[in-house]
Amino acid sequence: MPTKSEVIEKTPDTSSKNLLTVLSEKGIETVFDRFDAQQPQCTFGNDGSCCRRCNMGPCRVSDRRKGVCGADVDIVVISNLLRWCAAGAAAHGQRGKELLGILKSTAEGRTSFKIAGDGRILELAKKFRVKRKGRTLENIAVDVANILLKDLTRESGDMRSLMAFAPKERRDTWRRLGILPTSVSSEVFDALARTTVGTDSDWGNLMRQHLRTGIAYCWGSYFGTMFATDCLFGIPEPVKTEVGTGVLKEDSVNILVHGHLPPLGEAIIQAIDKEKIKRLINDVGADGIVIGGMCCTGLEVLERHGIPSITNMGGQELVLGTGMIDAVVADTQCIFPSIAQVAACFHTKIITTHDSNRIQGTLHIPFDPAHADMIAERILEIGIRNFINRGEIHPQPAKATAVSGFSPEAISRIFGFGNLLDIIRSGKIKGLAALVGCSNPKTIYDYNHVTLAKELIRNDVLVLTCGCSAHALLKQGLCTLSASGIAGEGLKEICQNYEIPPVLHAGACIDNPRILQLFCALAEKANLPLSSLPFAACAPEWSNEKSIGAGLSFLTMGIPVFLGVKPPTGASRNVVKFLTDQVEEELGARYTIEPDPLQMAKSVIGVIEEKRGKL
Ligand code: NFS
Repeated sequence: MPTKSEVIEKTPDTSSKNLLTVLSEKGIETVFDRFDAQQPQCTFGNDGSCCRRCNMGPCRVSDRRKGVCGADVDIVVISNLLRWCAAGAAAHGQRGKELLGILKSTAEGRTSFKIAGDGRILELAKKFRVKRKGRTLENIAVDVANILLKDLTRESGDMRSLMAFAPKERRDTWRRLGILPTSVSSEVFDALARTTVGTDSDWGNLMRQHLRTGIAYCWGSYFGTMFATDCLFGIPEPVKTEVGTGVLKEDSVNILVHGHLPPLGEAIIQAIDKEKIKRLINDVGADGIVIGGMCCTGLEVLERHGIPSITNMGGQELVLGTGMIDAVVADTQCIFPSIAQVAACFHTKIITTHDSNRIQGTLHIPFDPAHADMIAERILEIGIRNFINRGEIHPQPAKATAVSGFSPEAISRIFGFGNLLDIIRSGKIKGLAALVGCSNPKTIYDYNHVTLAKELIRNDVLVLTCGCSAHALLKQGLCTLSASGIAGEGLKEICQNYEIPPVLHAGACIDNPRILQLFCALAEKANLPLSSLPFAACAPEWSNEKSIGAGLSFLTMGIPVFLGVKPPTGASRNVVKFLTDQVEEELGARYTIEPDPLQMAKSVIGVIEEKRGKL
């Protein structure tokens, strides 16, 4: 496992390298210290065979030793994995539920937002056969929101988004395998129920629930949340900006939006232009204000407004070491509790805004969509007034230009799907790879993301990226046209002709379905199943429970998935064999585990080359 010193030596992110050194010299603890302190980590935990699902345990289960109840290693490993999958589906699903609630109350005139996603609302209404004639957009939006909410909560029947958008070949496959889900909460409920002690003890049957929960995650937690956000704030379009810590300004107020719920970020962006706020900035002696983004909230406001992304989950403590962050507005998920301690060593105010994420010792201002504008102003005021409390600062100049907002709708306008398919057939672009997922101290920070992306584009693979992976690639300047300089000859020519970067930023984690939509559109044009096309999905530094469903979303669609960090399944030969081999017979794709990013690139290119033969 990499140590903190190795991270400092080898991370490609120079700002993080410097800031980690600054924090180390000050004796301020970060994720990298705590990771070192946890070594060696428990092998039973790492291999997925520690069972803590009842109080006769905890049991350390292996090939030779069953749990106290008699559960064997296969049951324990797949049950643990299924519980992770359920937790991830609930986490992304909660965001969907919240955003759909805001969409409904906005449509009913009960928030300070204005609906900006007319196109998405009408598209969904058409797909869901919602009556449109003679009705206002707001009325239609309420019906659409109710249908998407049902996908999160229904107790019987089929998921509407899945039925409307998944390719028929996939729907038929899932039905044949008995893994068509009912809704997110229904599958999460079932996953938890069947993994209690003395319930499902057929690992193959538990695996089916795992796949079913993954499909529910994809079409409810993923698509539902992305659709809700698009209905509210619009479908992203390419937008040019600058990213990285160098965007923060010494003489300006710097405020970061962090987490996964973009509505408050949207309200903050609107509020910065108010006279009252401008006056206050002037009063504290600042030149202006910079709003920057962290984690997925950051990527949501990047893809729609060009708000600079600053860093990802692994870098959230480090950026505070600049001493230049006047406030972090943290909604929910992927927010390390430790940011409170790091912030306390500087002047930074941490403001939590969501009841699911309270952090002791920080200020809590609950977000209320009915008063989003007032809450945004209040938060801005706190951040601006804090500007005068800055102490020692450690500015980091590294920044890069970037283009964000490559939704499939935008890609279709740039290329036309038929034309893009022809380009892939011609071999100028050999294939498409999604680079997604988290940060993980089990890898050198940002190293796997960046090494893999560079190697893929050198070999004419067009990369699409979302989530923490995207932050890593954005910071390295890979999401800009000039990065085509390191691309292979074919990809370089396409990037220059169409004026696109070789790495297309498609959004936050819940925007992974944008990549799936693009894959589906190309498969439809080719009139081939998804599993025959030269596509791949890679999560080179994954760590989160939410990533389990992300992997399954691609896998169940027939897209091969490459993981850079070993999942906690190693103890069960049956589970590993199924997920890395046999599942391909059922779903047309399998997992490959490859910790070395250059080797991963080789495997991805190998799969892409093999599939090109079928084009
Ligand atoms: Ni998704 Fe990975 Fe979190 Fe966003 Fe980052 S950790 S699972 S990318 S910030 S959700």
